[in-house]
Parts: sequence; structure tokens; C-alpha cells
Amino acid sequence: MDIVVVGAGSLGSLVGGLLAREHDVTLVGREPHVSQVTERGLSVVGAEEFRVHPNAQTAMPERADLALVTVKAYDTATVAADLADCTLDACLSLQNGMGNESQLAAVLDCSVLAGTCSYGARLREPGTVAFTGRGEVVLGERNGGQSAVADSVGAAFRAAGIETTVAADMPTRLWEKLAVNAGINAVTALARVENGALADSPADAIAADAARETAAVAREQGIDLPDERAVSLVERVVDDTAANHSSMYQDISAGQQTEIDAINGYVAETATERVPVNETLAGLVRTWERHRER
Ligand code: KPL
Repeated sequence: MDIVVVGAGSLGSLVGGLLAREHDVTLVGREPHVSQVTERGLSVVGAEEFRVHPNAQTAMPERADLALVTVKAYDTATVAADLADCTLDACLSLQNGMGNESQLAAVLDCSVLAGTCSYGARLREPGTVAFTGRGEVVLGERNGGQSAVADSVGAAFRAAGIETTVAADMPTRLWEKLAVNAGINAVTALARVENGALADSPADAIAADAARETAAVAREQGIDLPDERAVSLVERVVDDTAANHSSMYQDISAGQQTEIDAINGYVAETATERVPVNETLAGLVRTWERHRER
């Protein structure tokens, strides 16, 4: 399969590297990562160690069988506009936050699938990505149900050795992931701690309340997500990714914009009643973002 990975950051480089063991992969990213990958290949270090030689470039190719979108949620609209000129059979969003798939589907003339990925990755230096935790990819139709396109993308991922489930209930899974990110990301970023530090900490109630509020908003949207499930998913991910720094912690440490609008901000804006924990977390992170711009 011809796959373009749009967003060769940490996760995009790791998944792109794994896929390149089996498929023709083009990584679309930024310099100096692109030049390093072109000159020396992409080194994957950590849980698995190997070097692959995908194409790497800063511009979008003209065509691909699959576009795998891994950019930050705030870049989705720009990437969607760029991808609109590319001939594609399918597009899969493996991003944090809500609303990415609908932005892509609004402009692309192909199936747009939704996905979640629990692999841990960190771009160590240009040309080298650290594989910090094995996980799984879950993908499927963004509005739920089954399709031949989702099955064939799932088979392509599995052929590359990526543990992949093709699911018919992606809307529920996206809300579950949102509850996990709403609980973990802003709290770990503001407290400057790794995910595992949330367990039995003074902040674990904040994370649990943010997840409960998210579950309540999901239910308003017709998604069956009980509070207890949202909280237990947060606890499980805290455990499974104990040594990892959340993506928002990494963004804040690097002085970069965060995905707060697509996570706690999205929960607050979608809710029909007050969600004080999500509002507070969004307000604090947005205040940091504004200060950083000065
Ligand atoms: O997706 C994540 C993120 O950091 O964005 C979690 C699941 C919280 C793992 O760190």
C-alpha cells in the first residue's frame, strides 16, 4: 500500500516507521527531521530497534492509497486543505481530540476513518524516534459500522506488525479517548509530572472529575459512556503509560501550542451545563498559551 503520513512528529514517525517495514511510506514533516530521514533513514529505538528508509518530504504528494493524519488537532484544517489536492482512496485520523475527522471529511473526496493509538513515542532528535510503549491501534468508520475500506486499512496495519482492531463503534471509542485525554493531559502538563504520578496523588480526583464530566457530555450526545468506565479508563492508561510524559506535557515543556481546544475546551464548549473541572483546566492551559506568545 502507498501510505502518506501527514505529520511526522513523534507518533507519525513511529507509526510511519513501523508501516515502512511492509509498505511504501512517505513521511510529510518539517526540517531538519525530513533531511535526516532522507539522508540516513529513520531510526526507531526502544521497545523495538530498526532503521527504515521511507521517503521524507515537506510537501504533500500528489496521490496515495492512504493518508494517515497525525498532526496536532489545531493543524487539522490546514492539512485538510492541503490534502484536498491529493488523490486518495482513504484517510485515517490518528489524532487527539474531537472534530478532526469531520474537518477532513468536509473537504476530502474519499472515505475518512477514525482511529485511536496507544503507542508511546517521542521524537528523540531529527531522524530518530523512541518507541516508548507498545499499544494498539483501533480504527473504523467515523460514524460507526463496518466497511471494506476499514477492513483493508486494518489488514495493512496488521501486515506491518501493528496490533490493530477494526471496530464498529468508533464514536464511543473517540469519546472514551477524549475522557482519558481530558483526565490526564492538562493535569500532567500543569503539574509537570509523568502520567504515573497521577496514581494516588492529590490530583487523581481532578483527573477523575474531568473524565466524569466528559462522560456526562458524551451521554448528552447519545453515547453510552458510564462515569465508572471513563474513570477506570483513566486509571488504566495512567498505569499502562506510567513512565510517559503526556503529549500536552511535552508541548508545554517545548513552549509549544497545546491541543487544549480539542480536549478540555471541546468538552466545555459541547456541554449544555457547566463542567467546572474541564473549564478550569482549559482556562489554565489557555492562560499559559497566551503568556507564552508574549
Ligand atoms: O494520548 C495520550 C497523550 O499523551 O496525548 C495519553 C493517552 C494521555 C498517553 O500519554
